[in-house]
Parts: sequence; C-alpha cells; structure tokens
Amino acid sequence: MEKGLKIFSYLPNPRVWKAEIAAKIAGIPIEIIGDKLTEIPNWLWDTKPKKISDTDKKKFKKFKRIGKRGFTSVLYKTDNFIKLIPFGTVPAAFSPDGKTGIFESNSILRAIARQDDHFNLYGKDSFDASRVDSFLDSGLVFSREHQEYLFGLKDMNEALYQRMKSAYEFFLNGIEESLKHSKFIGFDYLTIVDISFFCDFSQFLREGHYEDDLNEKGFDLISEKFIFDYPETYDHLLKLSQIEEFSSVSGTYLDWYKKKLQNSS
Ligand SMILES: N[C@@H](CCC(=O)N[C@@H](CS)C(=O)NCC(=O)O)C(=O)O
Repeated sequence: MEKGLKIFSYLPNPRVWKAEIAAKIAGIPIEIIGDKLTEIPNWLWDTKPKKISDTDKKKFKKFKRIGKRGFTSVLYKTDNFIKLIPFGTVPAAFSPDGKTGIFESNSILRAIARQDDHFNLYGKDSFDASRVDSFLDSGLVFSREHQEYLFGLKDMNEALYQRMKSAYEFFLNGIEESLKHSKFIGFDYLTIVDISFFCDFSQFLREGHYEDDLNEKGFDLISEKFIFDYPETYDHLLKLSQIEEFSSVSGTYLDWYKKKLQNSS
C-alpha cells in the first residue's frame, strides 16, 4: 500500500497542522493543497482540487452548493467530493489513489499515525491506542464548542459564552490532571494526543484577537487566567511549541500570544 495523504483546505488552518506535524515526525509524505480562506470559494473542491475562474464556475454550475458550517458563500464541491467527504468539510484528505476520503482533522491525523511504524504516535499497543482515542474524542467535543464560539466572537451572547466556558473548564481540568502524572498528555511519550491538543488549543486562543469585541459585550477572555488556572497545561503547550516539527508548521501563529504574555508579566 502506497504511503501518504493528500489534503485540501483553506490555509493556514491549525486543523491541517495536525497531520502535517505527525507526517514530519514520522516521515510520511503528504501533499497539502489550498489557499487563503477568502479564496476557497474560488476553488473546485475535489480529489484533484483546482482554482477556478468565473468561466469555469459557469461550467461547474451543477456543483454549486451553499456553505453549511463556517462558510456562507457559494462553494463548488464536486459530486465525487461529496461521495468521499459526505459532510462536505475541509480539511478533506484522500488516500494516494484518490479512492478513500478521510474527514475530521483528528481522523486525518490518525490516518498519518497509522502509517507510522517507529514513533508510537498512536500508542505502543492497542490499549494505549484506545486511550489515545479517548483523549481525541474529548478533544473533539472541546473543539466543536470552540468552533461555534469563534464563529460568534464578534457578537457574543451569554448562552454561547457560558457553553464555551464550561467546555473549556471541563476539558482543561482533564488535561491538567493527566499532566500531573505523565510527561505528555496521558502518556510518558509523545502521541497524536499532544499534536491534536496543541493545534486545537492554539486555534481556541484566537479568541484573544477579539478581546475588545468581548469586552464591549461585558465578557472577558475565557483563557484570561490560563497560566494560573492550568500551569501544567500552559508549560506543556510552550514545551510543544518549541519542538522543531511543531514550530516549523505553526510558524508565527502563536507569536502574538507569546507577546501578549510578555506584556502582561
Ligand atoms: N471538526 C471538523 C471541523 C471541520 C469543519 O467544520 N470545517 C468547516 C470550515 S471551519 C467546513 O469545511 N465547512 C464547509 C461548509 O461550510 O460547507 C474537523 O476537525 O475537521
């Protein structure tokens, strides 16, 4: 079986980093295709994605679909794309032969880890692998909440804010507890749990860019006291951000947050 994965998404996207970091660590070839968020409506969502012109758009009229989650504009998703990625989301990944569609960034991450024979990214045995899944499942609940929260940041309401706050506290309590007993989340070695956490949490921290909008509506940043409330988790996040495979993929994405911390200390 040929190793590798092709991924289509808007870029940069921390959900894509997950597979990218794992692929770097394990030396699995991946191809990432995409464009900035605002350009993605000008792409044909397909196993062979491509940028399309206004003339192409007329030709591909039959693939026109209105975005369902996050996107409100018209998107061009081929029937084959929907067959392979039935929820129609990005990141969307495909096996090297283009026949198998893989969706949900944690599952795209797993698809890389399953191709790794040396680094135990998916745990050392089947029980560890199931424990990895336990953390990834909890992580998905957190990231689904923060997705809705980030969509709503410009016009926050009490219900959305409180949902996010309780999801944040529940999830970070669990991560903090686990880090009291092991060097990495849940294990004494690095797994895809750490990779998934790093990417999802970095994305959640983007709430910081909307501090003024939140304050205007009478809310504080949910992560305002992150360092004090969850010190092990904070140290772990910073430790991960210094690993070459993480920093080379995440680039400058977290620099603003580090600067903010320096200014407030
Ligand atoms: N939990 C999913 C989230 C993926 C997702 O919701 N993607 C949105 C963009 S943020 C999407 O592709 N929406 C397509 C649409 O609006 O039709 C993951 O981790 O991959």
